[in-house]
Amino acid sequence: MNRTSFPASMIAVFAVALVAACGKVAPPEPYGALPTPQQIEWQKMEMNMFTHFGPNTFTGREWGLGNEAEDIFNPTGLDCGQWASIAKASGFKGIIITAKHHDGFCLWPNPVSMHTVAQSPWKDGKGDVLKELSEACSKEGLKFGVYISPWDRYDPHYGTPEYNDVYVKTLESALGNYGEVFEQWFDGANGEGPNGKKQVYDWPLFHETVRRLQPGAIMFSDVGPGCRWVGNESGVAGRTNWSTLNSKGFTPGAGAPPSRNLNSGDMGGECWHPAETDVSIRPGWFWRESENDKVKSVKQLVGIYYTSVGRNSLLLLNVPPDTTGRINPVDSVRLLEFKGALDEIFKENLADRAKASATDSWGRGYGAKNILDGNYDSYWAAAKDAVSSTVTFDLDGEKTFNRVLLQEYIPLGQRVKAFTVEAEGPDGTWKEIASETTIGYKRIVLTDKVTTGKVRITVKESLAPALINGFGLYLDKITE
Ligand code: FUL
Repeated sequence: MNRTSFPASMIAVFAVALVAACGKVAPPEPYGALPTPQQIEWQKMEMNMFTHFGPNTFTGREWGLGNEAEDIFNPTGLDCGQWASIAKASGFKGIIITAKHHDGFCLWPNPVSMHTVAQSPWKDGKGDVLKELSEACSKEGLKFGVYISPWDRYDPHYGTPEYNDVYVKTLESALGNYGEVFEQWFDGANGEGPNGKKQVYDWPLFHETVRRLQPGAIMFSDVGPGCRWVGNESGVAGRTNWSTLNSKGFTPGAGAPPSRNLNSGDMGGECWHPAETDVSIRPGWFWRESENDKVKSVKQLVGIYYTSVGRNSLLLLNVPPDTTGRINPVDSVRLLEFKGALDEIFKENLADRAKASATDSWGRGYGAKNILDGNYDSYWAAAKDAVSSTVTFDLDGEKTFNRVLLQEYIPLGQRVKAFTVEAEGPDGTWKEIASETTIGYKRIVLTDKVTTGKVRITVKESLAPALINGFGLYLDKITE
């Protein structure tokens, strides 16, 4: 092709690209500890389903003793396809299963254990729950994760250095044979008591094993390295919630940081360990007939959504299958109602057509209009030396709302330390409707019902120039 034959349209495209490239200033520098690309993708999942299933489903215990006969595990109609389709329809992006709980029973034929599905009567010992679930997840486009309890009440090696090798082989078997695993759950519980067995876990070896077999997997524990426990099992992340934590010198379990720190993270902490909020739809983690009438209400579940996803955390909601091996209708109906409620609340962003303007910005390409463009990677950046910056949203008419959603562009670090939300009154004066601390990946602020034509956000304190990439106003008529 000679120069004269180069299409004029292509030249125009290059010219526009050149001007755009020259006009945009260099992006803000990253600040502090940063998420990996996998942690960012994980955070965007927002809601995953947890399934506690195993001998406890049949005995009614929360913590099995480890001496349960394998005969006890015999679901009459196990249907992982049902779990996956319910999870999908309810808005979950992945499922994490208790492949091995504290009783040591393995839901797959683990070659280093004699306490598994292979020794059970289920499918004449030829069944494999991990195989069925991983296949059901991939069919539904869901991610698949495993909980493999380090504490083991069955394995005779527990309390000796040999147990670490057994545990590594167990990880290898569960992580190496079922396709991609997005999350490995290292539970921190240990009920041995002061006179019980003491296991010195080889954490570096465990981590290296997971990385070798599943390089993209997020590792959960009290102290990461992929994500951290939120410090309680009631579904409540800290109102202040940093994704950063000073975790060096701590270990999962007894050596973990205080729950207070796990709940709120540490401002400017050295590691990126975002919080995961695990909570059960029932009082217990395992299914029990006696709790069929104690499944959380839609209002409770929406409340949990606000205190987890709405507080810069992932929600891991446990929905335990019953003795048939299916999710009980009480739970599945409730889940679908929960999804219906979220759809109803978030169906319309009342700020969608707003015009955004800011007191300052980082420069060309980082203006306030980026906040509402629906593109995750474009954001408003405050000016380099801004002390306090305000973004005003002109709503294109009066709107009534009671939920304010904000998102910080976390790939460059979590920054905002304090912010306010104000609404313009009929006389043109501004009234503060919320004063909060952190934002992080997603923050949903609950306010009284407000009717106004203009809303403004002021970043009062930030560790580095604030970067905001999402804003929404919603009317929740369900939990108001
Ligand atoms: C805890 C365990 O002891 C519970 O049984 C449950 O698995 C919960 C998610 O984690 O530490």
